[in-house]
Amino acid sequence: PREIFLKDYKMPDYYFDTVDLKFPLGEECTIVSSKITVFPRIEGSSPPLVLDGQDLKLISIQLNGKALKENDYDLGPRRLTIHSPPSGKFILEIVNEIHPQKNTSLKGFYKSSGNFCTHCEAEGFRKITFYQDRPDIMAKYTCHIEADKSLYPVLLSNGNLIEQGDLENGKHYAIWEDPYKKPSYLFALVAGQLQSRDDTFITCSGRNVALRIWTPAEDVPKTVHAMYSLKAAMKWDEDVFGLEYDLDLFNIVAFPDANMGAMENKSLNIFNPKVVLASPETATDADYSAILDVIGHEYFHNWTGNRVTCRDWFQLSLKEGLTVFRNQEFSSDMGSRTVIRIADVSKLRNDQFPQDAGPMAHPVRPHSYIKMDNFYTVQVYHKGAEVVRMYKTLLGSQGFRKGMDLYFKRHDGQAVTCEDFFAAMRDANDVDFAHFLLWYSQAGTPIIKVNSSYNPEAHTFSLKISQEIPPTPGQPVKESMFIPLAVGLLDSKGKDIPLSTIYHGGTLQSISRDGQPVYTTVFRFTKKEEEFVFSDVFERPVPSLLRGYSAPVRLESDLTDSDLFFLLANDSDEFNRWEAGQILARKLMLSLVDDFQHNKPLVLNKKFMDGFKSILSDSSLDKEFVAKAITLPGDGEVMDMMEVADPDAVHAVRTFIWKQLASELRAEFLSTLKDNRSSEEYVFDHPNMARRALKNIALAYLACLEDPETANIVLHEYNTATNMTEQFAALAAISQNPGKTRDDVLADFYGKWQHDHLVVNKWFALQAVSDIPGNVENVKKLLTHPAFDMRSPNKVYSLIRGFCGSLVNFHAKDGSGYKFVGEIVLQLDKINPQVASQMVSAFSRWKHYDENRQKLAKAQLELIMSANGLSEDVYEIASKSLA
Ligand code: B3K
Ligand code: ZN
Repeated sequence: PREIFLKDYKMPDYYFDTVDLKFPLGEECTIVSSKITVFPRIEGSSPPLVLDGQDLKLISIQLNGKALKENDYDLGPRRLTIHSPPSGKFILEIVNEIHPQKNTSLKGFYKSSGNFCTHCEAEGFRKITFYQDRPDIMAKYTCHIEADKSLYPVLLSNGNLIEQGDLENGKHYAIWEDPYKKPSYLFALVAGQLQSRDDTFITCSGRNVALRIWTPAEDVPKTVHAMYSLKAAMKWDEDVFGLEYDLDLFNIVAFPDANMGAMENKSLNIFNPKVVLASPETATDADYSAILDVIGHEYFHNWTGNRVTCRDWFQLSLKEGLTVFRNQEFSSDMGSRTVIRIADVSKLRNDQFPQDAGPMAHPVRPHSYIKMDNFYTVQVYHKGAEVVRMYKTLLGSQGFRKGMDLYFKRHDGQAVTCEDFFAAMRDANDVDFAHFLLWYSQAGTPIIKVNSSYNPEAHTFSLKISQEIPPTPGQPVKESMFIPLAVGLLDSKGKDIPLSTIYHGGTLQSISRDGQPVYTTVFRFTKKEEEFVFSDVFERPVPSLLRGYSAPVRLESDLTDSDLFFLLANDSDEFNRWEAGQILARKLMLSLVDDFQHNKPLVLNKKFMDGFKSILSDSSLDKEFVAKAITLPGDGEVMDMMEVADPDAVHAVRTFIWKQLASELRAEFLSTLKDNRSSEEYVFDHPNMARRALKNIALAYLACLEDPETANIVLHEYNTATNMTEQFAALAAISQNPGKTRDDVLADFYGKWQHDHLVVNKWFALQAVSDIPGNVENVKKLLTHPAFDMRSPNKVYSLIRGFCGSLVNFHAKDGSGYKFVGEIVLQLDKINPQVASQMVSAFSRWKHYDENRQKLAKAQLELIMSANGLSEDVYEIASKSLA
């Protein structure tokens, strides 16, 4: 397989101006015709024209109306080279054949559940027709679709519908025209039996936009929340960024089989139904929130991604990091900012940190790839979003907005780079922080150490800060990074101390602005070691460090446990209150893991229990915040902090703490449960979600006690729940404990919901991730369940990826979990390489485990590598993991 490098980027020799596509949809195959106006980048030059093409059968090529002969071009497995095109502007016409019916990769053009659909990002348009399939080729498209009218009554593509009508033999056609230039990855076509929910949005300049959400007829009632989310996103982008929608029609299609969550094709977003369809009876609060988030994300791409796109795929974070940041802000404005921040930071710690510490570590802007699809990662998306957030932290809201405005003013209609984004931020604010660009090129999570000291005579409080970035593959030595560190100081009553001045680098700087007190200041920490000294501090303060999680780093400080309890109780930065509790919980878990490994009895620290209890009974706190604060750090996060990951110990310790807390705080959990029941109808808003979140976590704690009284209560909750959020939480609570009740309730749940794919997927996932001993056998059995289908990515994600998340069973000491997943990877690779490569990623941190597990996991990776006809997707992950 060929590796592609950022440093080898070259501008294209040719640009495309217009692209006219024709798709007569057939039952056996589809004959695609394309007509492209081409012009050379350098006037007068006519180098060979190289087009990408994969799995295509070429039928004919014409240049300016003249058919090419065989020796005028060269056709390879991945490329079509036209030796000497005419000089100047010319017309290229190509006809080729494709087989959407046989395409199980769900990439390019495919048919599933009776409907046709495309997915082109990244590098998938080349599976439809021959093209310069790279994002810096932006052209205006028309798309002419012809199909049987009764089988495919709905024909959709990008832009505006300019013509439609009936044809002979029961056929009909539609012609779509997209007035905006776009890269090929944003092309889309959908044809099939669909119905829509219709609505309108009036933009800030008074234009009427028709909104349509398309699904199979029976699902239309479940699109109310998606439509609400879309309109909220359109309004928010106008209010917050001044960005208005630019066409008169916006379509969303929920398509059952898709590799991804969603795809932002220009004016024709295609979604996994999981993030479109919801009703109170079938979707949980988490689903409702995800729909808001993802609908927002794809809509926001219209400006950050579509109007301004990426020059090449290495720049992916330019659109993804920025758009994740935008949907995070949107969700924060629509719900609770602190709770969203907590969820985003947990995602970093559980998923992004571990990847950035393993063999697949790569910078936000990768240097090379074999298969671009392998780089839609937490580094590009979530660390990328943190990089965008740091601009905002450094420049302030207004400065950030000025930068965004300049970015659009300069680059609308262009394909650009991360440097262009940086330059817009810099120039709009007239600041100098070139050093910041390292965030795009250097992988690994910086470790920041902070030591504080107070001088009671001089009234100064000093923070000595150092940074270190661990080596990652290909980057053994790192440079110091530009880290924005937001800091506040608390006095002994727990109040914020007004900050006036600091000494830094030999100069005294004022913090207060316009005589207004400032309680949080942002240090620009850029060297290996630096000291920041606050003056006019009249008592020893407790510092609140990295407020709001102002940089994606691992922070180690000399804060004592009592400082942390103090912050947990008092910090005005709510995120840092939660964080203080998490630091305590991480310390506790790691020390208990150590005890477990040394066969010492496990004892739960009394102070921790009291802290927990006071949070649980503090009625002044937001309920969802409380639910988050009494949730222990995730397995991924705890294992990531260990020298040698020990899944058994982490599992044992988590179970121990969980049971201890449940039995000590039984009465509190019971009253929390009682106080947070509601007989009212399901409402998706923060107060109601917060109430349900708190109730559900209390239920989970109580269920682990396994006594008859709590068992009855939990069963009662399951039987009386009127929405999926509460029903599923009760089911999950019950299924912690093996036994007849668990089996009965799981069977009952399936019986109730077998007609609903999305609910059945939850049922698969719940069983797959279970830590019940020997669960690999149950999961194997579920593979043959009539509702399971290896060709459906959602099912695979539920059952197989779910299983990989089980500490006890995926990492089973006898290797049964690894063997099971290894076999599945090879089966899946023949069907859908992109899905298979996501599954093989479960092995990538194998070196982080004990020797026995290393041997077992390595054997599976080697077996995978030795398979015949392995896809590039799986090859890349498996080979890099073994390296
Ligand atoms: N841009 C798409 C991702 C496509 C993934 C291709 N393997 C969805 C999104 O991030 O909005
Ligand atoms: Zn995106």
